[in-house]
Amino acid sequence: MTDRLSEETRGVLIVGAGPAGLVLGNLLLAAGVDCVIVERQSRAHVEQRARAGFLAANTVRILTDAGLADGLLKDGRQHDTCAFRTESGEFELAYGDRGRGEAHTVYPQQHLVRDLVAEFLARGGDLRFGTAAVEIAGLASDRASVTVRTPDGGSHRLHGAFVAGCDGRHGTARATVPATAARRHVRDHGVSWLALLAAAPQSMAAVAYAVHRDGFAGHMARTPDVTRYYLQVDPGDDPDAWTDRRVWEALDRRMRTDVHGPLHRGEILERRVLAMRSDVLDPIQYGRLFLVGDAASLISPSAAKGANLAVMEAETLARALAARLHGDDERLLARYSADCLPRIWRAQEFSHWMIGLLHGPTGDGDEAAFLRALQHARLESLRTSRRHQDHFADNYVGI
Ligand code: RFL
Repeated sequence: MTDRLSEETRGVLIVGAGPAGLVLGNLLLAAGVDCVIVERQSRAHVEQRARAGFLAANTVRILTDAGLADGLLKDGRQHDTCAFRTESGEFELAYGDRGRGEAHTVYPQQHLVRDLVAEFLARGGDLRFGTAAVEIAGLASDRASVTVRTPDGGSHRLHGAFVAGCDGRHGTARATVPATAARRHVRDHGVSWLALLAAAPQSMAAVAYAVHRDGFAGHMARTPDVTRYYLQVDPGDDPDAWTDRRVWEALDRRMRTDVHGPLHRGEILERRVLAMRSDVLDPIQYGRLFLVGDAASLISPSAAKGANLAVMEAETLARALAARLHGDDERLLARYSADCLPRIWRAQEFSHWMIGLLHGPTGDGDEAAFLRALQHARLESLRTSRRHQDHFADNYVGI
């Protein structure tokens, strides 16, 4: 039996309800632009998916201006210091006092997503969970379409003036852009992290980056009861091979807890291996399809930029779509990609630099010793040079 295809016409078709799609949807609703969001997963799934936590000042400004920041202003915590631990000791960098003097707001991504979903629905938005985009077509016409698989297993086709591809790195939107229409800039940084969430309060006030011969280790606050830890592991490592005991031993050794004091331990709620990869599409628009967030560019989590780029792009696209649909002004939309890509590359450059700062070579050969000496010199520059600290601060919190 073949499915009967139902059809419907809407304004902007948004694929994906992560930070990118939800910020875009809320901004379009506020601008009076008709839109619909389709999301493959359930509401419970997206509201529990723990990922980012460090929101840049620009992100907080965009969300505050749009009336979307009540939760993060109430429960988010200001964060303005990071610490580097090396063989020679620990130094703290109070980045909130350097450069432009901006701080992060620590607020878990799943809480932000929960707030954005609630706000979108409260404002009368149309958000369909359990609804996966399977085909995006008609991008050269003024009647683009997204065909979706509905929760009951049926097929439905949405038509609209524009499609916003906010469906992440493995989504349908990115796969729709033909290889001949955009250049993909891909880099595997050759480094993997075991990303951990522990049911334990943070062990120190600062984000801590530990540079160790065994590999990098990181400590980042999330909520009063949950802390994110990272451990550099061999690419392709099985996360389950990292037992609780092995994890805490490695964290203790690399964070040098014998010198700096113990870590609060707790149940490990999540462990997954992340390969540090970058993947930037250029341009990030194709006909009537506009890519936003991870669908447009994947960035390593080394400098916590991904969700912040997603929000910046969503704001840029919302303004461009409103100008086009309300005022028939095509200019902002035509240069959406050109406006976003320099900021995407700035973030990529800083994240790439952070990867070099945090990961030294293993082994004892001449080349490894040379590269470790360079890494040490880089950290020393950051410890001692106020100019370097200003530059770091602007890039670390800026987007
Ligand atoms: P998302 O969040 O992946 O959302 C995409 C949504 O699209 C849905 N989807 C579909 N829906 C309909 N049809 C389809 N065919 C679909 N295919 C997919 C998915 O179910 C999903 O709901 O992308 P978005 O919105 O672009 O947001 C990007 C951010 O999630 C990402 O960049 C950050 O999480 C990266 N990141 C961090 N970013 C920061 O700014 N600060 C941080 O501190 C930070 N820490 C992190 C991170 C990412 C991590 N992981 C897991 C990769 C820490 C980690 C561990």
